[in-house]
Amino acid sequence: MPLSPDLLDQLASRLHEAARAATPIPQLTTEHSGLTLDEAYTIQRALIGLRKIEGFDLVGRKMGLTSKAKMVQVGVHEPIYGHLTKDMQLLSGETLSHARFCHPRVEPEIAFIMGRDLEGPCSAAEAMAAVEATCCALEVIDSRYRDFKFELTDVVADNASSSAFVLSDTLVPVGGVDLGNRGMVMEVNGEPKQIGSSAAIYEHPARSLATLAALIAERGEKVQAGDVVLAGGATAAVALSPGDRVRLRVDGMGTAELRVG
Ligand code: OOG
Ligand code: MG
Repeated sequence: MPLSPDLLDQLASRLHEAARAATPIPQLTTEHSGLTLDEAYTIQRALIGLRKIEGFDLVGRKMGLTSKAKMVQVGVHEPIYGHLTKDMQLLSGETLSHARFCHPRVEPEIAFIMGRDLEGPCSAAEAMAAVEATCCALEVIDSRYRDFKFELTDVVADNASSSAFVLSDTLVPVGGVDLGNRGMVMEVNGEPKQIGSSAAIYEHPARSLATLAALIAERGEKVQAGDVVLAGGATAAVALSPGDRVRLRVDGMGTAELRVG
């Protein structure tokens, strides 16, 4: 049985409150085992609507579960997307307050800054033609579900666990580096914790961008000029503790840094 629009709004409010209170909740699918992917994306949009009411504008979107390592870590084997709002963006080197999150984790990513609108479906080459610049990024994810456990539709409803992100100060113009195989080292407190390659992100981060365009085209939406797009974690995510200093270095693309307070 399809869930009513009112119920989808209520579920969005439940997730919104869980994020505000930094208190995890049971999975939505425990109560609503038949929740569909389409309904989950409707909840996600309602949740973003609630954030917008609080003054947090949209600054872009992110892809998630685009690498094997990420899929294995959370046991969900399908790429998904989420929305990024302004309050989620930190400057490189800034401090994130651990207390504002349920159980935050950090992961190494590649980001795109869009120069033009991009409408899917499109090829990876067409997607790259709409990009103005690329950079490396740290994404902080924080599931609003207990024990960081969820099904596909749960995590989609929860805006793909989006909670914060940091772009590197260095922006690389398109064509400046080959994005297909950049070494990525994520250090926590000076120790390499994850080592990977941008090749792990859907074989090439541009494919991830093209997939985002195709997925949102199903709802008549497009990637907008000026948007930030995160292509997805290249490695498994690492749990954050207060006091941690995180640094991502990507071959030819500079560094992104984050502190946890
Ligand atoms: C879902 C979000 C996945 C990524 O980069 O793969 C994601 C999660 O792992 O909680 O952001
Ligand atoms: Mg991510």
